[in-house]
Amino acid sequence: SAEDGYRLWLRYNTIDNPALLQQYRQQITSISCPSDDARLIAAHQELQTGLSGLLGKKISLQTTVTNGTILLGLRSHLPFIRKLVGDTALARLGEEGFIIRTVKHEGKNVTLITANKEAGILYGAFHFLRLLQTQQSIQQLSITSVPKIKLRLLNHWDNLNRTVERGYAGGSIWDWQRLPGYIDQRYIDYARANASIGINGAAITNVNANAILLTEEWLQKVAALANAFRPYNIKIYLTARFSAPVEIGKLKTADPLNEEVRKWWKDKTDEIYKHIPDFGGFLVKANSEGQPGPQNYQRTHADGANMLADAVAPHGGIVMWRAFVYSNETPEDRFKQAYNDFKPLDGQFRKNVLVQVKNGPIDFQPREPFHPLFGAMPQTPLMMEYQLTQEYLGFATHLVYLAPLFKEVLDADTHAKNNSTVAQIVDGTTDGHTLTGMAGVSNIGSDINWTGHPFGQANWYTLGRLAWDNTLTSAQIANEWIRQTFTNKQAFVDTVQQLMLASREIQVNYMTPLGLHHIMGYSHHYGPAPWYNKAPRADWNPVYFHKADSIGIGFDRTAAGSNALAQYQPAVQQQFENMATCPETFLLWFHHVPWDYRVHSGKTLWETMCDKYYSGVDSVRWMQHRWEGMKNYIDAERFSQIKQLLAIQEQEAVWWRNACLLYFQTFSRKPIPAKYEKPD
Ligand code: GCW
Repeated sequence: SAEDGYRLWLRYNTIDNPALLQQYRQQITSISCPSDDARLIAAHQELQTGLSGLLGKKISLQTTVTNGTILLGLRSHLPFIRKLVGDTALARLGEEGFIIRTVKHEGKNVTLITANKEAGILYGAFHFLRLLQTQQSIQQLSITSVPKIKLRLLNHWDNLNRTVERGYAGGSIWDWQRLPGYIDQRYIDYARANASIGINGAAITNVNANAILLTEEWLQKVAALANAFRPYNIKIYLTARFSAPVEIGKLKTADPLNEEVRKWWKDKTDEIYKHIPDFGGFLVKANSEGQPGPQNYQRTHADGANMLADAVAPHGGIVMWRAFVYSNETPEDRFKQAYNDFKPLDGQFRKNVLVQVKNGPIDFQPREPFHPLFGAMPQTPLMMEYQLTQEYLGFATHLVYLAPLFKEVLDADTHAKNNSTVAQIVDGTTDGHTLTGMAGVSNIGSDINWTGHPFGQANWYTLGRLAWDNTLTSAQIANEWIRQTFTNKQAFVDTVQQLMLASREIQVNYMTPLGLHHIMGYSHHYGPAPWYNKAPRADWNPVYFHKADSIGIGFDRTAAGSNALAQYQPAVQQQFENMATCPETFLLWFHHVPWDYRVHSGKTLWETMCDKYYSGVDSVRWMQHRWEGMKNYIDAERFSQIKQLLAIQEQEAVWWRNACLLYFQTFSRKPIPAKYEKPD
């Protein structure tokens, strides 16, 4: 039923393994929680619902401790914890870490979930539930878990009229018209889902949103959402339109160094905190794609960010200032522009500013090299921005598991210093930052199953898990998501995990193999349009990015070309600068390669490109075939949804293959290898 999709990975169906079920039933008899803090209430309520479902019997809250009690509490509630764990170990858990331990307490066998602060217990409760959902042993538990990254956010691109920019799963879930009076159950379920994977913040409005959001009437609505999220340890952040002082403040300027403007933002911020005492701060898109910003007044991004940072600082707030900028005026390779704008500003930002950088230099393509700003601004915390919504990856129609894409970027070595992978830059290890962040542009909408494609849920899930622990592998995350979302049956888990792990490379093959990028349909970004050249600006045209001609294809970003490569450390430049040694996956990102150039395999570029496109289509058929075999493992509704979507994906992979090869063939003037059937 529709419920199957709605419940995400928090299904809590009764354990279908009788022996394990019996064991769990013995090990878990009740819950005890000596506090009525809102977050602890959320924790024990979730445990009650979850455990009662999983164990198929009512597990209730009790004041007495018996064998099998799940005991929640801080050292202030339960003095024995201090002796058991020790103050230093507790302090090391910080604001959100937790400990789960099997202990003897008052002569009884109990499972203790404790932390330094309440939020940690909430996360510990969800972790404990996950152990059961994935059918792990809960005997002799001794788990310590602390998040690697402090700000773990969703960025919603939700407009105030409930459309969602680049949203493919229905409208916005924020029902502004009925807020603040009406709290939809969906808000609570949204918060539960986020808390279960450690997401602790949401910027709920589009980075392009109207300034009216910051007026009193709207702030009341936002405050109601903040109240609903608070028990789940989720803070609200708002997008701040830079020109708001002019648009809603009636000032003549939004110049960040103007005293009136600074006062306006300070007063506005104080007003926000009156409504939302734990307001997180601002997310800003400035001087990007036509949005206003400090450069309109000949000021820098640092001037703009610092003005807002000063306004939120007294309240403990932060500013996330986006580095996604490229100007209308400069003819410079778009790849290079963010670095050129931001790198010189390193050291000029206030302590409570993070610069939020997209994973790659262009724009959320199926594959991009890591953004050259990572490793280039040691004095500035750089926050990672990923895109969960599949703007360039087949919307909510194509099955693409994004963890391998995210991990590929995290694992990349910037060579800025020792220990400077992108993961280590972002989690603060490299430069000793404690203010750290990772955001995912949300793929959530009003569709019953939240994300449109049932597998879109996995990408939301991944963002939370990776932000908590960037050492988790794509396979681990897929494995636990599948078990919770569908079933623990091994044949299903193995097959679907394999399919998920392959899905990203499959998509790269039928869309943008060998380092092609941004050749999607103009403006909407769906489907192939490598021929398109009519956009109002050059760097929105696919032809700008692939540069196919009679000689070859690809964007020369070496010293002979745009020299974007110079923005990376020498060791990274070395990986890419030579056509002969550049990994095939990034070849056309950095080189204009002749059609009959022989790649590593000894085949020509043209033949290799044909191979990739054909294998991409074949692999989608392989996914369809594997999925067909999963029919008897899960509910009919989700089985059929995914089957139908895969059929569309297959048709569109063919569309991509034929459109790209036939178009590029007009330049290569070479035949499609005879081993392939005629384009269908
Ligand atoms: O990916 C591009 C999108 C725009 C988006 C912009 C951004 C919110 O096409 O729709 O605007 O990036 O990240 O600011």
